[in-house]
Amino acid sequence: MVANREPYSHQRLEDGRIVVARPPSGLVTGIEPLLRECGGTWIAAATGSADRECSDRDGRLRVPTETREYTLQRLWFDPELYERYYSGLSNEGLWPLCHTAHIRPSFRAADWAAYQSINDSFARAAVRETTRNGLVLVQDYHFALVPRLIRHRAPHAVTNLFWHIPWPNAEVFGIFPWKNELLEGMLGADVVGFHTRQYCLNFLDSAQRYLECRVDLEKMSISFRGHQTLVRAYPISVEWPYPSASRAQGRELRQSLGIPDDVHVSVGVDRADYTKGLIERVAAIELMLEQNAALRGRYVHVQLASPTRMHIRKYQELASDLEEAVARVNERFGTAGWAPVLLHMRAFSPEEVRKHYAMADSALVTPLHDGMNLVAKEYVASCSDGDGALVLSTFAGAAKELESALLVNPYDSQETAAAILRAIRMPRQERCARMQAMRDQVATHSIHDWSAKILHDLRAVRDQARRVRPVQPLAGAAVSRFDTHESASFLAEEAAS
Ligand code: ADQ
Repeated sequence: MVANREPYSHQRLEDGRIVVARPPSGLVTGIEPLLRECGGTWIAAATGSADRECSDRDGRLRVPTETREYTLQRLWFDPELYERYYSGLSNEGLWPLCHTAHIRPSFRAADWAAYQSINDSFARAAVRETTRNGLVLVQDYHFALVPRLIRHRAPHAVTNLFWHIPWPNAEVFGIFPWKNELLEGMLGADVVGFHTRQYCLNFLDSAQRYLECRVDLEKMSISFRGHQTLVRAYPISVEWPYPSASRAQGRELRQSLGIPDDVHVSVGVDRADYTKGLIERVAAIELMLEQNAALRGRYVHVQLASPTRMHIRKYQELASDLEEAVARVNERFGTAGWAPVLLHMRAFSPEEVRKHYAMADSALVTPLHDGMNLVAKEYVASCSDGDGALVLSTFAGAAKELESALLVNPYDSQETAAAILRAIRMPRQERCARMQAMRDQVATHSIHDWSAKILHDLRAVRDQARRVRPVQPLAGAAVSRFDTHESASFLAEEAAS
């Protein structure tokens, strides 16, 4: 598994103690269960101040600490190179390019060079790890070039690239200065996955428009320089059954925040990212309170927002704009004993997040654009008593599956305000019927289905390749790396090259 963010980092505190930190990331939440189930190696960039002393000489360790289910391979990079690759090309270039959130992407040649270099390092690490029948799972827009680099060095490895964010339409993608190289890199994969069929269609259209390739819309495949890539929708999801907190734990949290039982609580759980529509959400709450004086003192929105990518100016601006917007609403409508919006700008543990879901009467998930959005599904999965309302942006991939949510255009504050009000006033019967429909959807499309479908398709590709090109015997050291729970199709000499 190649995925930039490490699932566990070791941080040294000021008092000298070392703690294990978990990142608040949808990608990590989504893919960790797969590694825990299947084992294997997660290759990631080291970020913790005590990461080195908590790994072996080669940067490896078994995680999670208690159960040691899979290997984490940490890689260290020159900080400037990493910054250009991560903050620069990935997060100031590809992130705004793919999310149509009207933030101008920045493209710098030095960032692109860093992106190429770091993709190369990850590809080399992946090739070192790959057993001869290996399946390589590459995660996200940080690694578009990795599949082709792996194919070049280990042609028999079967590779999946999963793109966790939207794929824009071909015109929008067309402004990316290195679009052909990016597409060529991705088409080294055997299977490219997106959350929705629309992103798949946008990708097929982009390939057709910018490369000399053959696109088969019926098979959803692209043939380029003699290699076929399947393009598939795999909507990511959450664990089911979900380890929800109980309503009693929710009530305890409510009491600790001093919120009376008869106050309607909505919750928001987001990285503080401009694509999540946080400023727009606060504006909609403000409008609703302006138009519905009766709700003053009877409604509270609790917003968890974890600071993210704070090296980038847009993110610093967002954090201060959000604090300002919340202060404005609280000043305008708050009273001595009541603030309508409680903003907690920090990362919480998954257990704390789940207590917030259990405390809430409704959830507000209103991104301007989002590949999927796992918070929507986490909230639905958390409502194990079948009660709760979800206000959801139509521009989140999750809206394609959670059709019984109150769907809104987050750019339209009046529509969003009306939906929040509707969630507050909705009769219990309707709320439960809508929630049941959403729970049925998540229950039958969990994270296990997501990973099972990807693995199924990769194995089918591998089996097909073996029919066409029979397995060759392995020599020497490579035999000891043979992976017994997968069958063979990988040439050791090529892997070593
Ligand atoms: P993200 O943009 O990170 O993921 P999302 O899918 O909403 O977004 O997941 C966020 C995760 O972080 C959730 O598990 C949530 O509980 C957690 N989280 C958010 N804020 C937190 C906080 N303050 N404290 C603690 N935990 C917090 C990317 C894409 C998404 C896609 C996922 C998975 O942008 O569209 O759904 O990958 O593919």
